Amino acid sequence: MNALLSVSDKTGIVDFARGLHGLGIRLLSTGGTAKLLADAGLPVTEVADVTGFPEMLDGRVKTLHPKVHGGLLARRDLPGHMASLKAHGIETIDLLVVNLYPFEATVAKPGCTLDEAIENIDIGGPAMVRSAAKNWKDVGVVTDAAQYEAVLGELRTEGKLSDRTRFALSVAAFNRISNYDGAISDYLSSLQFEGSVPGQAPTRTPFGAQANGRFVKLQDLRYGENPHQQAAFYRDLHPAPGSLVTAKQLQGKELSYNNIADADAAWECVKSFDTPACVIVKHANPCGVALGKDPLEAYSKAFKTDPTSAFGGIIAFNRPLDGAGAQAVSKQFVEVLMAPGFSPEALEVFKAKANVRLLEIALPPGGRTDWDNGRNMMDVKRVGSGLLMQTADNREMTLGELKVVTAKAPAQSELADLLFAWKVAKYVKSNAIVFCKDGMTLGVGAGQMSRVDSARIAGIKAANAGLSLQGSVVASDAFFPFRDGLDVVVDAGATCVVQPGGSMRDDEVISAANERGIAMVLTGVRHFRH
Ligand code: 93A
Repeated sequence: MNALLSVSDKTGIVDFARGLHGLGIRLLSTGGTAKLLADAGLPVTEVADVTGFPEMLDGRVKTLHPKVHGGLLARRDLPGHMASLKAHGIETIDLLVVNLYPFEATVAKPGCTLDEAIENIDIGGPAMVRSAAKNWKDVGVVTDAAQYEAVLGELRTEGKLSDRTRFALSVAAFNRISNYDGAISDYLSSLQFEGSVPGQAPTRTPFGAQANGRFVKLQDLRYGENPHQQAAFYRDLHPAPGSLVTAKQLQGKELSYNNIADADAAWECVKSFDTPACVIVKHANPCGVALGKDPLEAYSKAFKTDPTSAFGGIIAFNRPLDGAGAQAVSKQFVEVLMAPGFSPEALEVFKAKANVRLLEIALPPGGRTDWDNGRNMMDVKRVGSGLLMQTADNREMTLGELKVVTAKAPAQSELADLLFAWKVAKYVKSNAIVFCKDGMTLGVGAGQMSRVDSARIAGIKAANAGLSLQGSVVASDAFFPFRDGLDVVVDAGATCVVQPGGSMRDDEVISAANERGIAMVLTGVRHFRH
């Protein structure tokens, strides 16, 4: 039996090759891989000695030869194929181990030039992988170091790979090639060739010609948004650190489609705060958000916003959850609980509640870029047989950017709440109206078709929860088209409003704010979320 090994990422290859050699399998290999194996004391035949051709053109042509592809592609069940091999002195290759030039990692590096990217497009590797994967009935194809152990294990116990294993390896191989080609296609078609300077990183748009190759399946889900829908969960090829897909489930039932969607909303919102915070999400909207000196205080305040809706909610913390916080949360029915960590006491509390899904998820490292802050770069939405893509809404606001437009300016004590309310409103479905005070939401109006209705609902919800809106601040995710919405929030007790501005009737709305004696600030930024 012949195995051909040709890998860029050489992690684990020596041990794997040693295992193959121990089973009497002959090792064939390309330059760098062959050297590594030979240095480890393994007998290895260079592919160049098999083909009778040296590796040439700086390695661009190494394995592109009938002696390689004939050995991979020949059907062992067809006498004609086997006769051809014999006639041309070609031996079968029964196991192929390849991982490709690191194209994705290369273009992900800041400053990568077009030439570097091009040199990292693997040609011979994918060609061999395709040959082997097409001929899966006779050839095993290994494209990921994570497969080494299982493949070696089966070869040791069974003496050969089963049909099922070879087929699974073939599927994985075609998936890998598809992702690889998708990444190349995306990268190349995102370049703005005009205006690019040779030798320098080319100008790029975030949008390539294809959206495939961006996503890798994580798991199939029991069902989709509804039980009659099928669903699966995919992650970005290169997920941002601290994003939902990096979470580790510590206990509880399998995550459902809706759990994942809501957990993402809760996590994105909670990690936008620097100080300890808690976010409770129901049906994709925050129904309670609060800051506190610790998770317990943040949770207690967030829960007070809307105890009715919090039932069966998704709860996220941006600080490790301790025993006291866990005790408090455990008193309510919670579907998913997320935090950057859980103390042993907190884990103990939930041992008795085996159904609660605990997700441990590291906060992003933080830094200058959206990526460092764990923010996805791209939003995707399916429309009919199409796809809408946009850069993610990662715009943050500082106090200095707020423009006071009323005679009355916000009181010093209202400034922190203004920013807090504005942050929360970004995560509430439009039309969003959010009443806040003292680092806590008091009433959230979400997803209405008119802004005035969202304002009314936010007030009703605060009243239902027994919360006073006197002296509260209000955030509106988009401008007030008329003064009616403003009148509703002022009637309810708000003394300060933050909104983007930009309406045809800004003058009317600002006059109304002056007439009612409240402060209004404009952000100049809108946060629609549909
Ligand atoms: O430059 S290539 O596209 N031309 C080839 O003929 C070829 N054959 C294998 N790249 C080729 N490979 C790749 O070389 C493999 O996919 C693997 O990533 C790498 C291993 O090279 P080495 O063993 O010299 O480190």
